[in-house]
Amino acid sequence: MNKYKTPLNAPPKIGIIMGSQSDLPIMRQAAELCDEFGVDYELTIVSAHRTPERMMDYAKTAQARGLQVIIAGAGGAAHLPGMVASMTTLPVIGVPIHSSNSIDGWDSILSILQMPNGIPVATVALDAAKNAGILAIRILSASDAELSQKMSTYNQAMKDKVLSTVDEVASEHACEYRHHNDD
Ligand code: C2R
Repeated sequence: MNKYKTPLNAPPKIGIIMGSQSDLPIMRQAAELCDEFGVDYELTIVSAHRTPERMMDYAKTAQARGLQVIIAGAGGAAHLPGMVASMTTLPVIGVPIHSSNSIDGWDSILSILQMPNGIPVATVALDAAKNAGILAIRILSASDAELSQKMSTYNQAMKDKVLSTVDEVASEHACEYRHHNDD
C-alpha cells in the first residue's frame, strides 16, 4: 500500500506535492491536467520546513514507489522543490506560489529557480501549476508513444482555438497578414 497515494486505479507516475493546503487552489491545476491526459498521480502536502522527516521519506521513496516525475509547489521561502530534488534522481518541476507570506512572488520564484549546479529544479512561471502538469506529461511522453500522440492532439486543439480567434478578430479589424498554413 502506497501511503502517499490518493485512491486511484494504477500506481501513480506523477507525484504532486505542496508545502501547504493553502497552495491547493493553484496546485489542483496540475492534477486536473493529469486527469485530462488520463495519467495517474498522487497528491499530498509535504513541507521541508514544517514536516522535514515526511519530506525526506517522500523524496527517498518516490522512485521505488513508481513515480517518474515530481511536481512540487511552494510559496515564500520555497525550499521544498530543491530539497526534494536533492534526495531523488527523479526530475523535479517546481511551481513558485504567490502565497500569503510571499512578498510579491519573486521570493518564491528565486528560491526555486536559483538552484546550485548539480541539483536542478525545472521551474515554471509563478502559479503555473498547469504548465508544470504539461511539462510532466511531456517528460513521460518521451518514452510513451500514446501519451506523445495525446500531447500532439492537445497542441493541435490549442492551435485551432487560437486560429479561430484570428478569424473572429479579422471580421472586425482589417489585417493584410495571413500565413499560408493558417487554413
Ligand atoms: P500557510 O498558508 O500554511 O501559512 O503556508 C507553502 O507552500 C505556502 O505557500 C504559506 C506558504 O508556505 C509555504 N511553505 C513552504 C514550505 N513549506 C510551506 N515554502 C517549504 O518547505 O518550502
